[in-house]
Amino acid sequence: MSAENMISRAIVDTFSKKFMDYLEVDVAIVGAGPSALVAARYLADAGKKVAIFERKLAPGGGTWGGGMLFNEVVVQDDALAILDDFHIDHKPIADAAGFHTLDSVEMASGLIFGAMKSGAKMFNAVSVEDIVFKEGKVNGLVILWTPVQRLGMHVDPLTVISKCVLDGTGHPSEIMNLAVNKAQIQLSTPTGGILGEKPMWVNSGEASTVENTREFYPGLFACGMSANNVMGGYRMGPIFGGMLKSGKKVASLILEKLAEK
Ligand code: 48F
Repeated sequence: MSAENMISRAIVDTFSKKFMDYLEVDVAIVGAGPSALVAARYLADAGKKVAIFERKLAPGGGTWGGGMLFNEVVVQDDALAILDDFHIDHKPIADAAGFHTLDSVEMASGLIFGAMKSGAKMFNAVSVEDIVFKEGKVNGLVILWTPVQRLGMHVDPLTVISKCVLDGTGHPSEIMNLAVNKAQIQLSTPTGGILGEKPMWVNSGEASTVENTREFYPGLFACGMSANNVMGGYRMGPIFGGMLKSGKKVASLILEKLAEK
């Protein structure tokens, strides 16, 4: 066999096996931002089968660019243990007790590496365009290659079946919007719908991101800015303790849910 063909066959064969193996999972995660990557890591560490579907070529969501492209971010004391689990470095801010800076590129790459090393599988350049919703239950995701979607090609998608779905799509809460608008689900929010993100208030947003992380419909969870948008929390900018803690919290909620089944 020519080297050219060997390379092509190896890639197609390995990818096909990986994809086939992950068409049915315990947890299907939409979006590979910081909160979802933390969730993926702890779920995979607990032995769960986890697939992450990320629209962009590079996972990491809003972590890479720091604040206004200054590639540093801030975290609080109570999120350091999560960074330490991922072996991501941080240093205290001299005149702000309890706060630390870290390199946003190290954070993005460290979270991706940690989630994958724990066994979560990443499917990048894949957009989730719908949910599988049967007999009142969320059963999985409808997926399509992002370039196909962006070019507007008339191509049918494929599906992934899962016991739980996690919306980690950030500010737009894309999966929760699909659930409300297409499946006509009533979420466990004060209105049954999506309350919508409020403007910047750092301390409030950081606390509410963690508080708002929950199961919004049986088997349908949200973390990070998605959860905060669903519940009408304030935004917080380039401070990431709330995102990391939200990911850890949702992993433990999903583990409890899976233990019930
Ligand atoms: O927004 P994002 O980084 O998620 P997050 O974990 O973190 C928010 C922070 O980055 C920042 C912030 C903190 O101060 O406010 O914004 O809540 O990442 C969301 C990821 O989901 C992908 C998107 O490309 C991004 O990488 N995504 C969104 N919709 C879809 C999707 C979709 N329909 N299918 C696949 N991926």
